Amino acid sequence: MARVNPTCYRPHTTRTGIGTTITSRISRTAATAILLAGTMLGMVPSAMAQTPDFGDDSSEWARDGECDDMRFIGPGMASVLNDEDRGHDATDCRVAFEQKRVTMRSEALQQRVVEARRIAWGDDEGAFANDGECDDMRFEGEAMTTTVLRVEDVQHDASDCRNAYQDGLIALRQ
Ligand SMILES: [Ca+2]
Ligand SMILES: [Ca+2]
Repeated sequence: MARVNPTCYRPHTTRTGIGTTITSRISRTAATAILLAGTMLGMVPSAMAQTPDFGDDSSEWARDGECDDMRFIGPGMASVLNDEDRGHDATDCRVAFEQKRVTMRSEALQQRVVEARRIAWGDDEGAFANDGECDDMRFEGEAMTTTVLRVEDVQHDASDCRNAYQDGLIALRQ
């Protein structure tokens, strides 16, 4: 029997107030100088203030076309994220950020990435793997499939469920 999934899972996008923090720490004169410099370079001051520190390209996953830095979130992200790649996938994340395929992840959702490593996700061998919905009955939440959950899909929908968990869209059932 074919399953029809009427809803599409979309990752949350979040923004943090980096610009506010930066401008509150420097004097008005310095801020004006930076804004003038930005204008001379043809940059929009508000966009400049929101640009994160991308770090360097020392991750083993640097320059593979996916952002592996867990400080970001969005469709341009790799599905498996590791703490040690934080700040070390600059080129991929900068490109994805500029293309608006990633934004900054909130502190709470960064914690979700850390917690996700303690869960046995299994593999993507299930019949409903990689369809954008979590089909593992150990979880509950808005990114779960709306169709019947099956025992045989437990630990066989790893990418869908891990992504949803890291984005705060599902949680383990109590
Ligand atoms: Ca990468
Ligand atoms: Ca799935």
